[in-house]
Formats: sequence, C-alpha cells, structure tokens
Amino acid sequence: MTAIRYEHIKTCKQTGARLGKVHTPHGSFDTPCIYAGWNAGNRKNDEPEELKEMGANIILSNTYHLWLRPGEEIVKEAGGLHPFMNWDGAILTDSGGYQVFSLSDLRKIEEEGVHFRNHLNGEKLFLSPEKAIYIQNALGSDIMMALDECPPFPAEHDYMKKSVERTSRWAERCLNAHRQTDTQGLFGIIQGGGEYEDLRRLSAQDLTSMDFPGYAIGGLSVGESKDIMNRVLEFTTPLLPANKPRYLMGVGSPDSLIDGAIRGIDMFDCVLPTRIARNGTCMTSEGRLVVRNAKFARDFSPIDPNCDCHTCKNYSRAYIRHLVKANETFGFRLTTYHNLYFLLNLMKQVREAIMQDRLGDFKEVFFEQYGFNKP
Ligand code: PRF
Ligand code: ZN
Repeated sequence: MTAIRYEHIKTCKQTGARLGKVHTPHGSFDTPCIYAGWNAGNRKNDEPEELKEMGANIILSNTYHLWLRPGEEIVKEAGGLHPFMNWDGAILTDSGGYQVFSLSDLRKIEEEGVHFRNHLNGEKLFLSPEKAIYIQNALGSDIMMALDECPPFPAEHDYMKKSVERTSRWAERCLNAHRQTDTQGLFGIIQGGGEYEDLRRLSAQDLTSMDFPGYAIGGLSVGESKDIMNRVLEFTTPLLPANKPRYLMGVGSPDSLIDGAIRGIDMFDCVLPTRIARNGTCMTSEGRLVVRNAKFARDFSPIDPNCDCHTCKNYSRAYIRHLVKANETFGFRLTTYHNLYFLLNLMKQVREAIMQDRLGDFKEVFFEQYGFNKP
C-alpha cells in the first residue's frame, strides 16, 4: 500500500493541463492546487479554521524549522504534526535541504550530508538524507520530500552535474531509510537548474528509475527568467510518470501557477501570498494593490471588488490601510486572508477551466486583467 495516490480526472483539450485528485491518509485534495506554508508549524496571521473555511485541505511545513525548534521529539510526543498544530488535513513537509541553503551560515556539502550552523543560535549541525527522513517520520507528514541540493542560478555545468548526481544518490538513500511507506509518501526532487537541458534530463531519468509515489521539480524560481522556467517545465514534465503527482516547489505567483498548470504541474506551494501580505500588498483581479498607498486613505471600497472573501465582504481599503500603517496585527490578518483566498480561488477557477477545456482562454483574460501582458 502506498500512502499517496493520484487520480487523473481529465486533460484540458486546449492546453494539456491536468485535472486530478491526490489521495492522502488525511484526506484528498483537488489538483492543480496551491498550498500555504506554515514553516515552523507557526502560522503567520492565518489559522487552521480560516484555511479550512477557504477550502484548503493541504498545507506545507518544514523539517528544518521544526527540527531546530521545538525539535521533532516533542512533535512526535504530541502524536505528530497533525494533532500538534490542530490540522487534520494533509501536510507536506519539505526536507530541510533548501532551508539550510537559504537560511543558515557556513554550510559545507559533502557526500554524507550537509554541515551548517543553526541560524537561531549558531550551533553546529549536520543534516543527512537519513536524518531528513528520520525527522519527517517523527513529524508524521503525509507527503515527505527527499533531501536535495538546490544550487544557485547561474551555476557552472560541471558543478551542476556533480550536484545532480549527488542529489540522485541522496534520493536513493532517502528511499532506503523510509520505512513508513503505507502512512507517509516520499517524493523525489528533480534538480538540474535552468540552463542545462541535459542535466534536467539526467536528473529526471535518475529519479524516475526509483519508485517514488510523486515527483517534485526543484531548483526553479531561484533567479532565472520566467521564459527559462517555462522552457524547463515544458521538457521536464513529459519525462515524469503520468500516474503520479508533480509538484513545482516554491512557485506561486498567479502567472506562474497558470503557466505551470498548462505545462502539467499539479501542486504548488509558495510563501509569496503571505509574505507580501505582511507588508500590506494584496493580489487582486486587476493586479497588485499596495494598500499602504496614500491614494487609499479615503477609499472605502473593498481590496478587490470581485472577491467575496471575508476581508473583502467586511472591510475597506481605507480601514485596512489604517491598520497596516499602525502596524496592527489585525491588518495583516486581513491582507493575509485575502491573498490566500485569492490564490485558492484562482486555482479553483483553473480547475473549472480545465474541466471545460478552456484554460487557454482563461489565461488570456486573466493575464490581460492582472496586467501581465503589459510591457
Ligand atoms: N528544493 C527543496 N525545496 C524547495 C526548492 C528546492 O529546489 C525550491 C526552489 N524554488 C523551493 N523549495 N527541497
Ligand atoms: Zn478578498
């Protein structure tokens, strides 16, 4: 028995995008989908009840953060991440590799694993593929990620090749270390950067020769252009098995969600909606809105007149601007709520468009309104 199963519903005749459902031990979610990140099990101005109310049924959490604080043993003692943070939907945990590379100092990558310093207290730590699996087993997430290296962009071909080969060996070690395969599904991560098609192909070949219940594409949205990302997705997704879910890591701008779905991606996660909400920026059907701007001081209309979220039904731009400028937590809760709702709702519209074979038309209208077509 595998913990994770992908059910394909249909392929959009206009674009080739996939409509499906991913089944996990903690319920199912419809794809293509985006999920919010609760890095350390701490949410940034959103609560489980609110996410449920918006229709979210999967969230992302992190091995790195939970290992450092409070420690996986405490989470395990609580009965796992689900009861610990009162979330009974699906949970996906990233493996920690990416966070070591983006947050910590003094990292040194070796065959065995990666040495680094805890960014909270400077303590020396070591993360190996086995350790990443051990921690994720203790956390009890539904979907676990293999330990990978996400090299910077751009990188030398020679370095990238060595890195891809090591990521493949780490993936194999993760697979061997994972014992709880009937309650937790482990995904492999394809790397290979943005500029070397041969290395993406090599990574895809290595990873798909191992039997993971799902595959992620990592190493994108690290500074390359949107054209490069789209091109990589175009030749990479056809290399992945059609009967398993595909997850594009750390990508969640509205245009990339649509462009990714069109290229066969099923799952996305991103901190963008919550991160920009914390400085008062909202996504709307007509593009980004910076609610701090003076021009909204007397604007008593909602953030997005086309949105029917709790924030937009009850609060004005002027009031939210006031809260945000006064640094009131409530202001950030309202912008966070709206942004998450906006993206969850966008994905719902994407799924409906796939169902009706019109995702290409939907993209055209959405891009025009959002302003992506403007120079
Ligand atoms: N690897 C892992 N997590 C990630 C990434 C990756 O390459 C990215 C890249 N955008 C985001 N999160 N493990
Ligand atoms: Zn809204």
